Amino acid sequence: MSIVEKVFQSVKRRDPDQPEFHQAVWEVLESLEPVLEAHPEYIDAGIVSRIVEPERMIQFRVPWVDDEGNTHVNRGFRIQFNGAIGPYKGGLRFHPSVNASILKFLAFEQIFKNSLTGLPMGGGKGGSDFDPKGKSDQEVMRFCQSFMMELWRHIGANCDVPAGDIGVGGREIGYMFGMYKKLQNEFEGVLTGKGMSYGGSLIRPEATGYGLVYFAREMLSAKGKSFEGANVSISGSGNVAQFAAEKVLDLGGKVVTLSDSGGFVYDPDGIDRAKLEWVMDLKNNRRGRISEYADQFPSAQYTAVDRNLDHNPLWSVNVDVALPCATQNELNGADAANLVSNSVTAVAEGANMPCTPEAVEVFLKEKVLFAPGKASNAGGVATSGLEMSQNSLRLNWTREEVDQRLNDIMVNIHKNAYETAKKYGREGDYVFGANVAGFLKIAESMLAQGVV
Ligand code: NDP
Ligand code: 2IT
Repeated sequence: MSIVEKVFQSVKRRDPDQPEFHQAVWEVLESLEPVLEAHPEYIDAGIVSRIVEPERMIQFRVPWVDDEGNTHVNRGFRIQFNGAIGPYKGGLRFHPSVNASILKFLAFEQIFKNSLTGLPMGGGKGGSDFDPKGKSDQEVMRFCQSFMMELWRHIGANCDVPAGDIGVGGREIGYMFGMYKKLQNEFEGVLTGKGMSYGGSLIRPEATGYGLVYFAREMLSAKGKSFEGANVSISGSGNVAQFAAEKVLDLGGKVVTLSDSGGFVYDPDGIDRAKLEWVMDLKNNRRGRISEYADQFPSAQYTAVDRNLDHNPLWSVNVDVALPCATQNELNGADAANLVSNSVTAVAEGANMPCTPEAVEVFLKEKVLFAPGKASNAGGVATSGLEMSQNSLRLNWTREEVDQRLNDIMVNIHKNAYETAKKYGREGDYVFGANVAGFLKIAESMLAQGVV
Protein backbone atom coordinates (compact mmCIF):
# COMPACT_ATOMS: atom_id res chain seq x y z
CA MET A 1 0.00 0.00 0.00
CA SER A 2 1.35 3.45 -0.86
CA ILE A 3 1.93 6.03 1.86
CA VAL A 4 -1.05 8.14 0.78
CA GLU A 5 -3.32 5.09 0.86
CA LYS A 6 -2.03 4.17 4.32
CA VAL A 7 -2.64 7.66 5.62
CA PHE A 8 -6.11 7.73 4.07
CA GLN A 9 -7.04 4.40 5.68
CA SER A 10 -5.95 5.74 9.04
CA VAL A 11 -8.01 8.93 8.55
CA LYS A 12 -11.08 6.82 7.84
CA ARG A 13 -10.40 4.47 10.74
CA ARG A 14 -10.00 7.31 13.23
CA ASP A 15 -13.10 9.24 12.19
CA PRO A 16 -15.38 6.84 10.33
CA ASP A 17 -18.36 9.19 10.57
CA GLN A 18 -16.79 12.13 8.70
CA PRO A 19 -17.57 11.56 4.98
CA GLU A 20 -17.04 15.16 3.83
CA PHE A 21 -13.66 15.23 5.54
CA HIS A 22 -12.66 11.94 3.88
CA GLN A 23 -13.74 13.34 0.51
CA ALA A 24 -11.65 16.49 0.89
CA VAL A 25 -8.61 14.59 2.17
CA TRP A 26 -8.68 12.02 -0.63
CA GLU A 27 -9.07 14.74 -3.24
CA VAL A 28 -5.73 16.19 -2.12
CA LEU A 29 -3.91 12.95 -1.28
CA GLU A 30 -4.58 11.38 -4.65
CA SER A 31 -2.59 14.19 -6.28
CA LEU A 32 0.46 13.71 -4.08
CA GLU A 33 2.04 10.44 -5.28
CA PRO A 34 4.40 12.03 -7.84
CA VAL A 35 5.37 14.79 -5.41
CA LEU A 36 6.29 12.31 -2.70
CA GLU A 37 8.31 10.31 -5.20
CA ALA A 38 10.31 13.45 -5.95
CA HIS A 39 10.56 14.40 -2.25
CA PRO A 40 11.19 11.31 -0.07
CA GLU A 41 12.19 13.71 2.73
CA TYR A 42 8.51 14.61 3.11
CA ILE A 43 7.72 10.98 3.84
CA ASP A 44 10.60 10.68 6.32
CA ALA A 45 9.33 13.74 8.18
CA GLY A 46 5.77 12.38 8.35
CA ILE A 47 4.39 15.38 6.46
CA VAL A 48 1.40 13.50 5.02
CA SER A 49 0.32 11.90 8.28
CA ARG A 50 0.73 15.19 10.13
CA ILE A 51 -1.05 17.35 7.54
CA VAL A 52 -4.34 15.40 7.83
CA GLU A 53 -4.55 15.90 11.61
CA PRO A 54 -5.85 19.25 12.91
CA GLU A 55 -3.38 21.00 15.20
CA ARG A 56 -6.28 21.86 17.49
CA MET A 57 -10.08 21.46 17.57
CA ILE A 58 -12.24 23.46 19.92
CA GLN A 59 -15.86 22.60 20.59
CA PHE A 60 -18.07 24.56 22.95
CA ARG A 61 -21.60 25.18 24.15
CA VAL A 62 -23.40 28.26 22.84
CA PRO A 63 -26.49 29.00 24.93
CA TRP A 64 -28.79 31.89 23.96
CA VAL A 65 -32.28 33.17 24.67
CA ASP A 66 -34.82 33.88 21.90
CA ASP A 67 -37.27 36.79 21.75
CA GLU A 68 -39.92 34.76 23.57
CA GLY A 69 -37.58 33.99 26.45
CA ASN A 70 -36.88 30.35 25.48
CA THR A 71 -33.36 29.02 26.02
CA HIS A 72 -31.55 27.31 23.14
CA VAL A 73 -28.23 25.51 23.00
CA ASN A 74 -26.11 25.30 19.86
CA ARG A 75 -22.68 23.84 19.26
CA GLY A 76 -19.74 26.08 18.45
CA PHE A 77 -16.51 24.91 16.81
CA ARG A 78 -13.15 26.20 15.69
CA ILE A 79 -10.75 23.93 13.82
CA GLN A 80 -7.17 25.25 13.86
CA PHE A 81 -5.91 22.88 11.21
CA ASN A 82 -2.48 24.02 10.10
CA GLY A 83 -0.42 27.03 11.18
CA ALA A 84 2.78 26.30 9.26
CA ILE A 85 2.72 29.44 7.12
CA GLY A 86 0.78 31.94 9.20
CA PRO A 87 -2.00 32.53 11.74
CA TYR A 88 -4.98 30.23 11.25
CA LYS A 89 -7.37 31.88 8.80
CA GLY A 90 -10.77 30.89 7.53
CA GLY A 91 -14.46 31.57 7.81
CA LEU A 92 -17.21 30.79 10.28
CA ARG A 93 -20.29 28.96 8.98
CA PHE A 94 -23.67 29.18 10.70
CA HIS A 95 -25.93 26.50 9.22
CA PRO A 96 -27.93 23.62 10.75
CA SER A 97 -25.79 21.08 8.85
CA VAL A 98 -22.56 22.18 10.57
CA ASN A 99 -20.66 19.41 12.36
CA ALA A 100 -17.06 18.29 12.83
CA SER A 101 -16.93 16.57 9.42
CA ILE A 102 -18.07 19.63 7.48
CA LEU A 103 -15.76 21.99 9.35
CA LYS A 104 -12.75 19.67 9.11
CA PHE A 105 -13.25 19.38 5.33
CA LEU A 106 -13.47 23.16 5.04
CA ALA A 107 -10.47 23.79 7.31
CA PHE A 108 -8.41 21.18 5.44
CA GLU A 109 -9.18 22.76 2.04
CA GLN A 110 -8.40 26.16 3.53
CA ILE A 111 -4.77 25.12 4.21
CA PHE A 112 -4.03 24.69 0.51
CA LYS A 113 -6.22 27.57 -0.64
CA ASN A 114 -4.49 30.01 1.69
CA SER A 115 -1.12 28.71 0.61
CA LEU A 116 -2.05 29.34 -3.04
CA THR A 117 -2.85 33.01 -2.34
CA GLY A 118 0.85 33.59 -1.62
CA LEU A 119 -0.08 35.39 1.62
CA PRO A 120 1.03 34.25 5.10
CA MET A 121 -2.13 32.53 6.33
CA GLY A 122 -2.60 29.10 7.93
CA GLY A 123 -5.77 27.02 7.55
CA GLY A 124 -8.75 27.14 9.90
CA LYS A 125 -12.54 27.08 9.92
CA GLY A 126 -15.30 27.24 12.47
CA GLY A 127 -18.96 27.83 13.01
CA SER A 128 -22.09 26.53 14.56
CA ASP A 129 -25.22 24.50 13.82
CA PHE A 130 -27.20 27.69 14.57
CA ASP A 131 -29.68 28.57 11.80
CA PRO A 132 -29.91 32.35 11.28
CA LYS A 133 -32.94 31.92 8.98
CA GLY A 134 -36.10 33.40 10.46
CA LYS A 135 -34.27 34.84 13.49
CA SER A 136 -34.63 38.49 14.47
CA ASP A 137 -31.59 40.79 14.49
CA GLN A 138 -31.72 40.73 18.31
CA GLU A 139 -31.63 36.93 18.36
CA VAL A 140 -28.73 36.85 15.92
CA MET A 141 -26.90 39.41 18.07
CA ARG A 142 -27.40 37.42 21.27
CA PHE A 143 -26.24 34.25 19.54
CA CYS A 144 -23.12 35.95 18.10
CA GLN A 145 -22.27 37.42 21.49
CA SER A 146 -22.61 34.08 23.23
CA PHE A 147 -20.52 32.40 20.50
CA MET A 148 -17.75 34.98 20.94
CA MET A 149 -17.86 34.76 24.74
CA GLU A 150 -16.09 31.41 24.32
CA LEU A 151 -14.25 31.83 21.02
CA TRP A 152 -12.42 35.04 22.01
CA ARG A 153 -9.85 33.26 24.21
CA HIS A 154 -8.76 31.06 21.28
CA ILE A 155 -8.27 33.73 18.58
CA GLY A 156 -6.27 36.90 17.93
CA ALA A 157 -4.77 38.97 15.12
CA ASN A 158 -1.52 36.94 15.26
CA CYS A 159 -3.10 33.63 16.22
CA ASP A 160 -6.38 32.93 14.42
CA VAL A 161 -8.46 35.33 12.32
CA PRO A 162 -12.00 34.15 11.47
CA ALA A 163 -14.25 35.65 8.78
CA GLY A 164 -17.61 34.93 7.14
CA ASP A 165 -18.96 31.92 5.25
CA ILE A 166 -22.50 30.52 4.78
CA GLY A 167 -24.84 32.33 7.17
CA VAL A 168 -22.15 34.74 8.37
CA GLY A 169 -21.98 38.13 6.68
CA GLY A 170 -21.40 41.73 7.70
CA ARG A 171 -24.12 41.74 10.37
CA GLU A 172 -22.73 38.71 12.22
CA ILE A 173 -19.10 39.83 11.91
CA GLY A 174 -20.09 43.19 13.42
CA TYR A 175 -21.76 41.61 16.45
CA MET A 176 -18.85 39.21 16.99
CA PHE A 177 -16.24 41.95 16.63
CA GLY A 178 -18.08 44.09 19.20
CA MET A 179 -18.04 41.30 21.77
CA TYR A 180 -14.40 40.37 21.09
CA LYS A 181 -13.33 43.97 21.59
CA LYS A 182 -15.26 44.22 24.85
CA LEU A 183 -13.74 41.02 26.26
CA GLN A 184 -10.17 41.53 25.06
CA ASN A 185 -10.22 45.31 25.52
CA GLU A 186 -8.17 45.71 22.37
CA PHE A 187 -9.09 47.03 18.94
CA GLU A 188 -7.33 44.63 16.62
CA GLY A 189 -7.81 42.96 13.25
CA VAL A 190 -9.12 39.74 14.79
CA LEU A 191 -11.89 39.21 12.22
CA THR A 192 -12.07 40.05 8.53
CA GLY A 193 -15.11 41.07 6.54
CA LYS A 194 -15.58 43.95 8.96
CA GLY A 195 -17.67 47.00 8.09
CA MET A 196 -15.87 49.82 6.26
CA SER A 197 -16.30 52.20 9.20
CA TYR A 198 -14.37 50.00 11.65
CA GLY A 199 -11.44 48.42 9.81
CA GLY A 200 -12.97 46.50 6.91
CA SER A 201 -11.43 46.43 3.45
CA LEU A 202 -13.07 47.74 0.33
CA ILE A 203 -13.79 44.90 -2.13
CA ARG A 204 -13.85 42.20 0.61
CA PRO A 205 -17.63 41.70 0.17
CA GLU A 206 -17.17 41.37 -3.59
CA ALA A 207 -13.89 39.46 -3.48
CA THR A 208 -14.89 35.79 -3.64
CA GLY A 209 -17.31 36.26 -6.55
CA TYR A 210 -15.05 38.70 -8.42
CA GLY A 211 -12.00 36.48 -7.86
CA LEU A 212 -13.89 33.44 -9.12
CA VAL A 213 -14.71 35.19 -12.36
CA TYR A 214 -11.14 36.51 -12.71
CA PHE A 215 -9.90 32.93 -12.37
CA ALA A 216 -12.45 31.60 -14.89
CA ARG A 217 -11.50 34.44 -17.25
CA GLU A 218 -7.85 33.33 -17.08
CA MET A 219 -8.81 29.72 -17.71
CA LEU A 220 -10.98 30.66 -20.70
CA SER A 221 -8.34 33.00 -22.04
CA ALA A 222 -5.71 30.23 -22.01
CA LYS A 223 -7.99 28.53 -24.58
CA GLY A 224 -8.60 31.73 -26.57
CA LYS A 225 -12.12 32.17 -25.11
CA SER A 226 -13.84 34.78 -22.96
CA PHE A 227 -17.00 35.68 -21.07
CA GLU A 228 -18.14 38.02 -23.86
CA GLY A 229 -21.52 36.70 -25.03
CA ALA A 230 -21.26 33.55 -22.87
CA ASN A 231 -24.34 32.08 -21.16
CA VAL A 232 -23.60 31.42 -17.52
CA SER A 233 -25.47 29.43 -14.88
CA ILE A 234 -24.85 30.28 -11.24
CA SER A 235 -26.18 28.44 -8.20
CA GLY A 236 -26.76 30.11 -4.84
CA SER A 237 -27.87 33.68 -4.35
CA GLY A 238 -25.73 34.63 -1.37
CA ASN A 239 -22.51 36.57 -1.13
CA VAL A 240 -20.44 34.55 -3.60
CA ALA A 241 -23.21 34.10 -6.19
CA GLN A 242 -24.24 37.77 -6.18
CA PHE A 243 -20.80 39.17 -6.89
CA ALA A 244 -19.90 36.40 -9.33
CA ALA A 245 -23.01 37.46 -11.27
CA GLU A 246 -21.99 41.12 -11.12
CA LYS A 247 -18.52 40.40 -12.52
CA VAL A 248 -19.88 38.12 -15.26
CA LEU A 249 -22.05 41.06 -16.38
CA ASP A 250 -19.01 43.39 -16.28
CA LEU A 251 -17.20 41.00 -18.63
CA GLY A 252 -20.08 40.82 -21.12
CA GLY A 253 -21.61 37.48 -20.10
CA LYS A 254 -25.27 36.65 -19.58
CA VAL A 255 -26.36 35.14 -16.24
CA VAL A 256 -29.41 32.92 -16.60
CA THR A 257 -29.85 31.16 -13.22
CA LEU A 258 -29.64 31.73 -9.47
CA SER A 259 -30.84 29.48 -6.64
CA ASP A 260 -31.25 28.91 -2.92
CA SER A 261 -31.95 25.82 -0.87
CA GLY A 262 -35.62 25.93 -1.99
CA GLY A 263 -35.06 25.85 -5.76
CA PHE A 264 -33.74 27.82 -8.73
CA VAL A 265 -34.84 30.49 -11.16
CA TYR A 266 -34.10 30.34 -14.87
CA ASP A 267 -34.40 33.65 -16.69
CA PRO A 268 -33.72 33.17 -20.42
CA ASP A 269 -33.74 36.96 -20.89
CA GLY A 270 -30.78 37.18 -18.52
CA ILE A 271 -30.42 38.54 -14.99
CA ASP A 272 -29.26 42.04 -15.86
CA ARG A 273 -27.90 44.70 -13.48
CA ALA A 274 -31.31 46.02 -12.44
CA LYS A 275 -32.60 42.53 -11.72
CA LEU A 276 -29.41 41.65 -9.83
CA GLU A 277 -29.79 44.75 -7.69
CA TRP A 278 -33.31 43.58 -6.89
CA VAL A 279 -31.93 40.14 -5.89
CA MET A 280 -29.29 41.76 -3.65
CA ASP A 281 -31.98 43.76 -1.86
CA LEU A 282 -34.19 40.65 -1.59
CA LYS A 283 -31.41 38.51 -0.11
CA ASN A 284 -29.40 41.00 1.92
CA ASN A 285 -32.05 43.35 3.28
CA ARG A 286 -35.40 41.63 3.05
CA ARG A 287 -33.89 38.15 3.59
CA GLY A 288 -36.42 36.67 1.15
CA ARG A 289 -36.49 33.58 -1.07
CA ILE A 290 -35.29 33.29 -4.68
CA SER A 291 -38.76 32.01 -5.71
CA GLU A 292 -39.93 35.63 -5.35
CA TYR A 293 -37.78 36.50 -8.38
CA ALA A 294 -40.18 34.64 -10.67
CA ASP A 295 -43.14 36.58 -9.22
CA GLN A 296 -41.33 39.85 -9.86
CA PHE A 297 -39.93 39.07 -13.34
CA PRO A 298 -42.38 37.16 -15.59
CA SER A 299 -39.62 36.14 -18.03
CA ALA A 300 -38.31 33.78 -15.33
CA GLN A 301 -39.40 30.33 -14.31
CA TYR A 302 -38.98 28.90 -10.79
CA THR A 303 -38.32 25.19 -10.18
CA ALA A 304 -38.55 23.93 -6.61
CA VAL A 305 -36.01 21.38 -5.36
CA ASP A 306 -37.25 17.81 -5.88
CA ARG A 307 -35.38 15.46 -3.54
CA ASN A 308 -36.58 12.43 -5.54
CA LEU A 309 -34.55 13.42 -8.59
CA ASP A 310 -31.06 11.99 -9.06
CA HIS A 311 -29.93 15.27 -10.61
CA ASN A 312 -30.45 19.02 -10.17
CA PRO A 313 -32.29 20.52 -13.19
CA LEU A 314 -30.38 23.78 -12.68
CA TRP A 315 -27.40 22.04 -14.28
CA SER A 316 -29.50 20.94 -17.28
CA VAL A 317 -29.81 24.55 -18.46
CA ASN A 318 -27.76 24.96 -21.63
CA VAL A 319 -24.78 27.19 -20.78
CA ASP A 320 -21.17 27.87 -21.76
CA VAL A 321 -19.95 28.38 -18.21
CA ALA A 322 -21.28 26.98 -14.91
CA LEU A 323 -20.40 28.51 -11.54
CA PRO A 324 -21.64 26.47 -8.55
CA CYS A 325 -21.68 28.98 -5.67
CA ALA A 326 -24.01 27.51 -3.02
CA THR A 327 -22.66 24.56 -1.03
CA GLN A 328 -20.75 21.24 -0.98
CA ASN A 329 -21.79 18.33 -3.22
CA GLU A 330 -24.49 20.32 -5.04
CA LEU A 331 -23.39 19.11 -8.49
CA ASN A 332 -23.11 15.32 -8.98
CA GLY A 333 -22.00 12.98 -11.76
CA ALA A 334 -25.39 13.11 -13.52
CA ASP A 335 -25.34 16.93 -13.42
CA ALA A 336 -21.83 16.95 -14.86
CA ALA A 337 -22.96 14.63 -17.67
CA ASN A 338 -25.88 16.99 -18.38
CA LEU A 339 -23.56 19.99 -18.58
CA VAL A 340 -21.23 18.06 -20.88
CA SER A 341 -24.09 17.01 -23.16
CA ASN A 342 -24.89 20.71 -23.51
CA SER A 343 -21.23 21.33 -24.47
CA VAL A 344 -20.27 23.37 -21.41
CA THR A 345 -16.82 24.97 -21.86
CA ALA A 346 -15.85 25.74 -18.28
CA VAL A 347 -16.94 24.96 -14.73
CA ALA A 348 -15.43 26.97 -11.88
CA GLU A 349 -16.23 26.30 -8.22
CA GLY A 350 -17.26 29.36 -6.21
CA ALA A 351 -18.45 27.24 -3.29
CA ASN A 352 -16.17 24.85 -1.41
CA MET A 353 -16.28 21.33 -2.90
CA PRO A 354 -19.63 21.84 -4.73
CA CYS A 355 -18.78 19.14 -7.29
CA THR A 356 -18.79 15.51 -6.16
CA PRO A 357 -15.75 13.35 -7.03
CA GLU A 358 -17.85 11.69 -9.77
CA ALA A 359 -18.63 15.10 -11.30
CA VAL A 360 -14.97 16.13 -11.24
CA GLU A 361 -14.04 12.88 -12.93
CA VAL A 362 -16.54 13.57 -15.74
CA PHE A 363 -15.18 17.09 -16.29
CA LEU A 364 -11.54 15.96 -16.37
CA LYS A 365 -12.31 13.03 -18.66
CA GLU A 366 -14.31 15.21 -21.06
CA LYS A 367 -11.64 17.94 -21.05
CA VAL A 368 -14.00 20.56 -19.68
CA LEU A 369 -12.02 23.45 -18.17
CA PHE A 370 -12.51 22.76 -14.48
CA ALA A 371 -11.40 25.04 -11.63
CA PRO A 372 -11.36 23.54 -8.11
CA GLY A 373 -12.64 25.82 -5.36
CA LYS A 374 -9.37 25.93 -3.47
CA ALA A 375 -7.94 27.83 -6.44
CA SER A 376 -10.95 29.62 -7.91
CA ASN A 377 -12.65 30.84 -4.73
CA ALA A 378 -9.42 31.91 -3.04
CA GLY A 379 -10.10 35.58 -3.80
CA GLY A 380 -12.23 35.90 -0.66
CA VAL A 381 -9.59 34.80 1.78
CA ALA A 382 -6.89 36.58 -0.24
CA THR A 383 -8.73 39.85 0.24
CA SER A 384 -9.16 38.96 3.91
CA GLY A 385 -5.36 38.75 3.91
CA LEU A 386 -5.28 42.22 2.37
CA GLU A 387 -7.66 43.42 5.11
CA MET A 388 -5.21 42.05 7.70
CA SER A 389 -2.34 43.91 5.99
CA GLN A 390 -4.30 47.17 6.00
CA ASN A 391 -5.21 46.68 9.69
CA SER A 392 -1.53 46.14 10.54
CA LEU A 393 -0.51 49.21 8.57
CA ARG A 394 -3.42 51.18 10.06
CA LEU A 395 -4.45 52.53 6.70
CA ASN A 396 -6.96 51.82 3.95
CA TRP A 397 -6.29 51.15 0.31
CA THR A 398 -8.67 52.41 -2.37
CA ARG A 399 -11.21 50.20 -4.11
CA GLU A 400 -9.08 50.24 -7.26
CA GLU A 401 -5.94 49.25 -5.39
CA VAL A 402 -7.55 46.29 -3.60
CA ASP A 403 -9.28 45.13 -6.79
CA GLN A 404 -5.99 45.29 -8.68
CA ARG A 405 -4.23 43.24 -5.99
CA LEU A 406 -7.10 40.71 -6.01
CA ASN A 407 -6.89 40.43 -9.78
CA ASP A 408 -3.10 39.95 -9.64
CA ILE A 409 -3.46 37.24 -6.98
CA MET A 410 -6.04 35.34 -9.06
CA VAL A 411 -3.87 35.61 -12.19
CA ASN A 412 -0.94 34.22 -10.16
CA ILE A 413 -2.95 31.35 -8.70
CA HIS A 414 -4.07 30.40 -12.20
CA LYS A 415 -0.52 30.57 -13.51
CA ASN A 416 0.88 28.60 -10.59
CA ALA A 417 -1.76 25.84 -10.85
CA TYR A 418 -1.42 25.67 -14.64
CA GLU A 419 2.37 25.53 -14.65
CA THR A 420 2.61 23.07 -11.77
CA ALA A 421 0.27 20.68 -13.59
CA LYS A 422 2.29 21.11 -16.78
CA LYS A 423 5.57 20.43 -14.97
CA TYR A 424 4.25 17.05 -13.83
CA GLY A 425 2.88 16.18 -17.29
CA ARG A 426 -0.74 16.95 -16.33
CA GLU A 427 -1.32 20.11 -18.41
CA GLY A 428 -4.86 21.44 -18.06
CA ASP A 429 -5.55 19.52 -14.83
CA TYR A 430 -6.15 22.40 -12.40
CA VAL A 431 -7.17 19.99 -9.63
CA PHE A 432 -3.75 18.40 -9.63
CA GLY A 433 -1.95 21.71 -10.19
CA ALA A 434 -3.71 23.50 -7.33
CA ASN A 435 -3.28 20.62 -4.88
CA VAL A 436 0.41 20.24 -5.59
CA ALA A 437 1.25 23.94 -5.73
CA GLY A 438 -0.64 24.54 -2.47
CA PHE A 439 0.93 21.51 -0.78
CA LEU A 440 4.56 22.27 -1.66
CA LYS A 441 4.73 25.52 0.31
CA ILE A 442 3.12 23.90 3.36
CA ALA A 443 5.36 20.83 3.16
CA GLU A 444 8.54 22.93 2.89
CA SER A 445 7.48 25.00 5.91
CA MET A 446 6.57 21.95 8.00
CA LEU A 447 9.87 20.32 7.08
CA ALA A 448 11.84 23.39 8.14
CA GLN A 449 9.99 23.69 11.45
CA GLY A 450 10.59 20.13 12.64
CA VAL A 451 8.15 17.64 14.08
CA VAL A 452 5.62 19.88 15.86
P1 NDP B 1 -24.30 32.79 1.87
O1 NDP B 1 -24.83 32.36 3.18
O2 NDP B 1 -24.18 34.23 1.58
O3 NDP B 1 -25.14 32.13 0.70
C1 NDP B 1 -25.27 30.75 0.60
C2 NDP B 1 -26.16 30.43 -0.57
O4 NDP B 1 -26.13 29.04 -0.82
C3 NDP B 1 -27.61 30.77 -0.31
O5 NDP B 1 -28.24 31.07 -1.52
C4 NDP B 1 -28.13 29.47 0.29
O6 NDP B 1 -29.54 29.28 0.17
C5 NDP B 1 -27.41 28.46 -0.56
N1 NDP B 1 -27.27 27.24 0.20
C6 NDP B 1 -26.69 27.08 1.41
N2 NDP B 1 -26.79 25.83 1.84
C7 NDP B 1 -27.45 25.16 0.87
C8 NDP B 1 -27.84 23.83 0.71
N3 NDP B 1 -27.58 22.91 1.67
N4 NDP B 1 -28.49 23.50 -0.44
C9 NDP B 1 -28.75 24.43 -1.39
N5 NDP B 1 -28.39 25.72 -1.29
C10 NDP B 1 -27.75 26.07 -0.18
O7 NDP B 1 -22.88 32.06 1.75
P2 NDP B 1 -21.68 32.39 0.76
O8 NDP B 1 -22.17 32.91 -0.54
O9 NDP B 1 -20.69 33.17 1.51
O10 NDP B 1 -21.05 30.94 0.55
C11 NDP B 1 -21.41 30.09 -0.53
C12 NDP B 1 -20.32 29.06 -0.75
O11 NDP B 1 -19.09 29.72 -1.05
C13 NDP B 1 -20.00 28.16 0.44
O12 NDP B 1 -19.60 26.90 -0.03
C14 NDP B 1 -18.81 28.85 1.09
O13 NDP B 1 -18.04 27.95 1.86
C15 NDP B 1 -18.07 29.29 -0.16
N6 NDP B 1 -17.11 30.38 0.00
C16 NDP B 1 -17.46 31.56 0.59
C17 NDP B 1 -16.54 32.57 0.69
C18 NDP B 1 -16.88 33.91 1.24
O14 NDP B 1 -16.01 34.78 1.23
N7 NDP B 1 -18.09 34.16 1.71
C19 NDP B 1 -15.14 32.38 0.26
C20 NDP B 1 -14.90 31.12 -0.41
C21 NDP B 1 -15.86 30.17 -0.50
P3 NDP B 1 -30.45 29.43 1.48
O15 NDP B 1 -30.50 30.90 1.75
O16 NDP B 1 -31.75 28.83 1.09
O17 NDP B 1 -29.77 28.67 2.58
O1 2IT C 1 -13.99 29.52 2.37
C1 2IT C 1 -13.41 30.61 2.45
O2 2IT C 1 -12.32 30.81 1.90
C2 2IT C 1 -14.05 31.67 3.22
N1 2IT C 1 -15.16 31.48 3.71
C3 2IT C 1 -13.35 32.98 3.43
C4 2IT C 1 -12.38 32.89 4.58
C5 2IT C 1 -11.75 34.18 5.00
O3 2IT C 1 -11.00 34.12 5.98
O4 2IT C 1 -11.96 35.23 4.39
